[in-house]
Amino acid sequence: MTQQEFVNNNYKIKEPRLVARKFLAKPQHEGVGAVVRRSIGRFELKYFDPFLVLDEFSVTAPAGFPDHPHRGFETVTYMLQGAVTHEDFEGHKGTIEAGDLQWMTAGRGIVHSEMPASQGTQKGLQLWINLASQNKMVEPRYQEILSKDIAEAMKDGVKVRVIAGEALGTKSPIYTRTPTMYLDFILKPGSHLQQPIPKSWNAFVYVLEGEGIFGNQKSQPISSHHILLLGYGDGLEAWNKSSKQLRFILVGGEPLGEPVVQFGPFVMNTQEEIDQTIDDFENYANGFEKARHWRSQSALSLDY
Ligand code: FJE
Ligand code: FE
Repeated sequence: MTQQEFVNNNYKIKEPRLVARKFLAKPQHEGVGAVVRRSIGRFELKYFDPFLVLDEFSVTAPAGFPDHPHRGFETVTYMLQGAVTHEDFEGHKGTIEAGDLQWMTAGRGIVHSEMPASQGTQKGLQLWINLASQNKMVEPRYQEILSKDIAEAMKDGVKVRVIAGEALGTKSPIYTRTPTMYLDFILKPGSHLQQPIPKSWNAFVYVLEGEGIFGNQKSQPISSHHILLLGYGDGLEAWNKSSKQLRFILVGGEPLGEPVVQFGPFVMNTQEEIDQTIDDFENYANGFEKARHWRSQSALSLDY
């Protein structure tokens, strides 16, 4: 498909992508007292190039994700319920609430905390997107978008929030170093979606609410907490044949095709680079300088 056809709202899908693999994301413990449903990044699905982790998280104070580092990838946090406060070693601090988004390029290094900002249970999605070797050591960067500023479009019972990329003729302002699309769809009962996806990209669906039929109209309905890896084709077709609304995210990205060596929150291309990263972190060097004297306010007040 040409860029023009892709931008055009009227692109007709010729080769719908079918569901190649399906997993139910079961709850597991992460951080300190937090619960995540991990779909990508678990044992059976270590990596779905360029995606390293997809967590549907649930945190209630005092649980959270206290002071920890990242290098070599991006984290994308999309709030579904409640609010999370993040603080980093550069003094960057902010709270994202339901519907808000933080797109963080960790690049050469970030040390931060991500903690609940209010009472009750905070829920959201965190996606880790790998960076190409030439981008792994870029300066850290944040792109934060409030819910009211996320572009939305609606057509024939289909509503989309365009977090990254483009859908129904509406474009996101987010800059993605690794070419990525991230769309939050709500389908009313009886509605049908056709969404183009570049053929060479990897793409998946993660169901948040209701039941949907994906890929082939005759396939079985799929419910929340399931991830669907899509096979080859030029787009996604989905149907809501139930009596309740269906909500899911569709995420796609251009595969990097590079070797991945991961050690927890550090993701590089070689073991040598991982050894160097551990060395940098331990010696407060090459991007981790400010970690030497920093502790988050949340860590100080909770005495972690
Ligand atoms: C991390 C364990 C972790 N999923 N979802 C090890 F839990 C984390 C981590 C998160 C995280 C944070 C939020 Cl706000 C949401 C998450 C894992 O912080 F980075 C490592 N290395
Ligand atoms: Fe983090």
